[in-house]
Amino acid sequence: MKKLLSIVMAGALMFSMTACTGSADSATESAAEPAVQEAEQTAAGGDLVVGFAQIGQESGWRDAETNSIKETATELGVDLKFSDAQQKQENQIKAIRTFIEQGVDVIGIAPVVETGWETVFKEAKDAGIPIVLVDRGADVSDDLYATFIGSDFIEEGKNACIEMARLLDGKGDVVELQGTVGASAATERMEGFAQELANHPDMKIIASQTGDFTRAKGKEVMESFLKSYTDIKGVYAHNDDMALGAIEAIKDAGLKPGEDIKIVSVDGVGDIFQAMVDGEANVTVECNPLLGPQFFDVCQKLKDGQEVEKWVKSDESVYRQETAAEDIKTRVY
Ligand code: GZL
Repeated sequence: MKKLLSIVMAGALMFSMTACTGSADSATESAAEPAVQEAEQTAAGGDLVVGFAQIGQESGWRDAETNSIKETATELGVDLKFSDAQQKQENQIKAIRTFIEQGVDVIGIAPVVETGWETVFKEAKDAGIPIVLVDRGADVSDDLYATFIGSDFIEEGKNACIEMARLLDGKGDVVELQGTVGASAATERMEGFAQELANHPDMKIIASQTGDFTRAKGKEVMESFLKSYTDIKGVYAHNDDMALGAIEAIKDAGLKPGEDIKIVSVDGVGDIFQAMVDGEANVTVECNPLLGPQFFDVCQKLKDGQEVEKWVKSDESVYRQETAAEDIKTRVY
């Protein structure tokens, strides 16, 4: 009997991976026979109702993460309720309250900043709805969230500094484009770079300012740096989008990005690989945005009452200009 059930479950899973249609926000029921539909619901998370409070659309990385979450929800037949906060914390807080009213099974959130979540996370806890932090941390006690799915930003910052020291032969003035003020990805990438910088006494950060993780602001801040400093040797950007803005500013100033000024950033989006192929950027430290599968795996485990680890850590690499022409063929975001 068990063997028969596992065959049905396997078939249902295959069927559900192909049969579910409709947008993630209103995954339609498959037209499967009741028996298979029953098995499919259990195997593929079809009975899962999840709310996700996304930050916004500030970067190519963010869009890739949103696509991963929506596409995975559709494949699994999860009823996904998705909100875009346009980078405003108050909108994320409103979204969480709406999800609580809707009685979702799990709430996922990419907190735009680390602070200000205790009250609304406590409301979710009192309603018996677990919170999953995705790609950014929140400064709350451990009992207010189930797990953090995301990268080691300190490690990313350290790797960026190691690469910058290699490119500058350990000496020269560097400017830093910070991400959103108060975001864990920004504070920890800054911290990681600074920790490693202590090993390179002849290299220093002469200016550091937020570009809010966007291309436009990254360009604006780099323009001001170029007006203030004449001997910038490197740019460390907390994400690729700000680095791409800085590249535009450097070219507008008549200098060669990737040569006169070395460019090191974080994320690994497609456009930075193209910039490296064009010789205009030097290194990107990968930060994986394709978190949909891990996110819904954790959501199903939480719904089923299973234990989940407190940090589901992303595996990541460092990519350099020298191999970008080959690497770009393998990139999916
Ligand atoms: C990292 C994520 C950051 C990206 C940026 O996990 O929070 O936010 O590095 C994005 O591109 O805006």
